[in-house]
Amino acid sequence: MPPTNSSGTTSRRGFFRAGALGAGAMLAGGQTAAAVAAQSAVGTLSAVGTLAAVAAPAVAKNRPPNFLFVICDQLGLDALGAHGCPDVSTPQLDRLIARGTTFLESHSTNPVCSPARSSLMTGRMPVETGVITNGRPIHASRPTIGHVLGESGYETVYCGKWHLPGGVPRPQDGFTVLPARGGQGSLDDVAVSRTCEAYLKNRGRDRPYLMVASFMQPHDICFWGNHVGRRVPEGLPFAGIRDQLPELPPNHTSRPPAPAKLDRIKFDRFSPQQWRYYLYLYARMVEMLDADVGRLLDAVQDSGEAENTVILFTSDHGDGRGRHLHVSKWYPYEESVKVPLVVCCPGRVAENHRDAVHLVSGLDVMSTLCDYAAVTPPEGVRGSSLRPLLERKDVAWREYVSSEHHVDGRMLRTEQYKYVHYKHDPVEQLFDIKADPWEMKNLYQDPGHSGVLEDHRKLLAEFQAGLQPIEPTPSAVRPKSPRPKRPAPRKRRRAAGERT
Ligand SMILES: [Ca+2]
Repeated sequence: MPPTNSSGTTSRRGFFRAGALGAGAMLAGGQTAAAVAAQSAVGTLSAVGTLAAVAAPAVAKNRPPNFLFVICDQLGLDALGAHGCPDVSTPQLDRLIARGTTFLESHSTNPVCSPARSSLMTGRMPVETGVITNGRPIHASRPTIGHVLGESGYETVYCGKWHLPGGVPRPQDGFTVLPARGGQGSLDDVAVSRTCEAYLKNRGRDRPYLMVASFMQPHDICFWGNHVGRRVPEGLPFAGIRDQLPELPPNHTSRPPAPAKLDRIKFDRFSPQQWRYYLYLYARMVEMLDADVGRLLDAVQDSGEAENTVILFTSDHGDGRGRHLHVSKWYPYEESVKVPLVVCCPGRVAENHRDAVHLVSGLDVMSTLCDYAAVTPPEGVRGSSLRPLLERKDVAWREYVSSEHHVDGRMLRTEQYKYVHYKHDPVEQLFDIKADPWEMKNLYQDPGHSGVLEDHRKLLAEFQAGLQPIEPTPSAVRPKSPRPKRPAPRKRRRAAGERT
């Protein structure tokens, strides 16, 4: 049992000792990390069908694998060519998907930067990391994947956007920072991919590595709305692309009844033509990301260690993309909360496999990497190892996933339904995702679904009751220093007849 601090939570230092012991005991006792992780899976477990297992490769059987963990920003699950988007060309990400397993029911734990990233780093819900909104650091008692693998002999390096908070991880966050800016994607992502490429070419080979490559794109789309304002389409640049603009989504103007905090968010400054420019530009930003990811895939291939390197690709959240009159993120709607999650490792992970059955989330990254590294996840980690799914083995899996929104909103997703509730708000949402994938018909007041609604209320209450919320740490972002006083402008003399 790992040592706990006075609040009963596992301390980072305590985990490091316990983790090393746990890993040793596990290896000696033959218990798999998957079995350990399965015990902490969220939700009620249910059986799944028999699957053809992937044989473990003969090569590198006794060597811990390397990990390349690629995070991007604001990429929706269905914004990739291989995931059916007709408006984008993503040959590199499509290549990754063809060589690995992609999860089509993958969810962000909280579709906004810092909270989602805190789950990716710790395997816990944002209320359990203290990162309930942007600008908060991960609570000091919650180990990151950098701590866990670093204490297990891995070289842990991080390059690009951090936002937990600040631009890059601090030494106490568990990573050595590879210097490259992580600002605007169109300018800085190439520095991230080049820096990571250089690391892969020049690193020492005596230790396995965990490298996080964190890109900004397609987040740059956030800046576009601010610049366009109410300009008429004819005034937009590149008039010649008009016949290439993507079609608007079928739920573009759909505004089903929603809790007040969600309902009041609406972006109505664009004309239909401007929305289509928005979608066009978003696709181009996804393509910029694609090129940088391709550089990393090539570098792993060239390293000669592709068969012993697990590549995991995901995003912190999606983007509104004109659905429900939304830009940006925060929402429990599919366009915001669904994110790609692709895992690839030739010989270890099923290739060209699309998993449209299992509900997964950013919680599962920590447990998955720990499983492949034969390391026990920290106590309290809420995710499950994806390894059995990646190797197409029989495994009991969770019945639902959950996400947090706007601090006091919660979403719960089961196989067929999505339920949304905001604290103290009488308006709930219930969507039949299978029958209504564009979320246009809210069933919460439909008498025929009252039993389903009640079941989902209970599941959400059950999930919430099992969490271990922690008091958020005050923001570590430096307060803005007061601006030096500027001298008052000289009064302009406008005497009659004076020219200025
Ligand atoms: Ca983000």
